[in-house]
Amino acid sequence: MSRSLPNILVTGTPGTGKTTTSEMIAQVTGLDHVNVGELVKQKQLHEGYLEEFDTHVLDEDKLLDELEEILKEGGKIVDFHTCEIFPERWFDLVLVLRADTASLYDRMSKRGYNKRKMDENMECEIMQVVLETAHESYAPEIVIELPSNTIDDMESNADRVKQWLDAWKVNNQ
Ligand code: DAT
Repeated sequence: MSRSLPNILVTGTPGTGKTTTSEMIAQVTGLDHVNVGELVKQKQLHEGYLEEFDTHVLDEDKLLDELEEILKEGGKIVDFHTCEIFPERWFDLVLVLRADTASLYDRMSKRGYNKRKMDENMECEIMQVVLETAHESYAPEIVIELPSNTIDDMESNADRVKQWLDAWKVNNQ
């Protein structure tokens, strides 16, 4: 896919800071933030809500069609906790945010997640599920693991992406 600006995927266990970090990256780079969870709800790209798991069941075909359209121009920061459903060609950079268990636990409690969801997400983060899935789904050189425990981490992550983007522009003129 040839595009004038790159697309970046920001992924990680829920609570690792994807949305907050994506917003900061959007601010410093001028790229557009696409919050996939919100898009799924707004455009009804799901097959219903699963009470037991407190989650929507994705309508993957609809979601992929919608995103293909949004991403074709480039310049998008896609924020989603799942990374393996997207075509590899969509992204030029895949950031996997990581949080330590204390930060993650604290953030999920503040969000009022139920115990089951908290346990699932804690295990997912400890077992590095998203990181491993990202490594299986994308070329190794585009997958970057970033710590996301503090505001300083977030600022330095956003700054790193800005530098990466500047280099990308030089290399893709
Ligand atoms: P996600 O989109 O991965 O579910 P979020 O961006 O909504 O996560 O962040 C969850 C909460 O944690 C929110 O209150 C902001 C806070 N947070 C996120 N990243 C952080 C960081 N690097 N340092 C401190 N707090 C952070």
